[in-house]
Amino acid sequence: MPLKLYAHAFSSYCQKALVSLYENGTPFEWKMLSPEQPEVYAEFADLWPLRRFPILVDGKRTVTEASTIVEYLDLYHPGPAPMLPEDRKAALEVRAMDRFFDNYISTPQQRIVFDVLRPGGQRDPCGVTDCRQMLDTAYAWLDKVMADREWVGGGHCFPLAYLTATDSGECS
Ligand SMILES: N[C@@H](CCC(=O)N[C@@H](CS)C(=O)NCC(=O)O)C(=O)O
Repeated sequence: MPLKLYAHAFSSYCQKALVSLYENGTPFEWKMLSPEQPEVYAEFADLWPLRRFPILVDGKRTVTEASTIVEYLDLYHPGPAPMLPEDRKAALEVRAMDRFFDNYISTPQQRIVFDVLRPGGQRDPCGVTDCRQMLDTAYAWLDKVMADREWVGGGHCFPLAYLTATDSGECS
């Protein structure tokens, strides 16, 4: 039974899982979440009541959370491209950067976007200001960290720290 990924094309969290699948040429069925396919969304909502995508389905197992999906693929469906360094100390650094991007870049960015999508009168200007401040602080910190690194994960590209693209945008 092929792996199934419930994902939306414009979601950065889904891109993270997709990078892991594509980097290793892992076969999978993309269950596209879109308004045109409400039945796919219903399956997804049944599998994961918290309704945050992506999720991966491997036989009877449902794997949630993009970072866990990346590590799950590395463990159960490994390929030529490792998702994490074998060295546990180096792996810790990659995991720390993964948490940084999720918590301090993706989360505030997502809140700002959702705020724009809300009907007028239900917006949260204070929350948006806080998120913008967090993004400014996070990017200022990241600029310093990246001053002497080519990849976020250090000397090599590890897809778990997924926003690691250089100009070429490719892992080498
Ligand atoms: N903690 C989750 C977050 C995933 C997430 O927030 N996904 C967004 C799409 S980028 C989502 O499901 N949005 C739907 C919603 O908020 O209703 C993860 O790391 O996978």
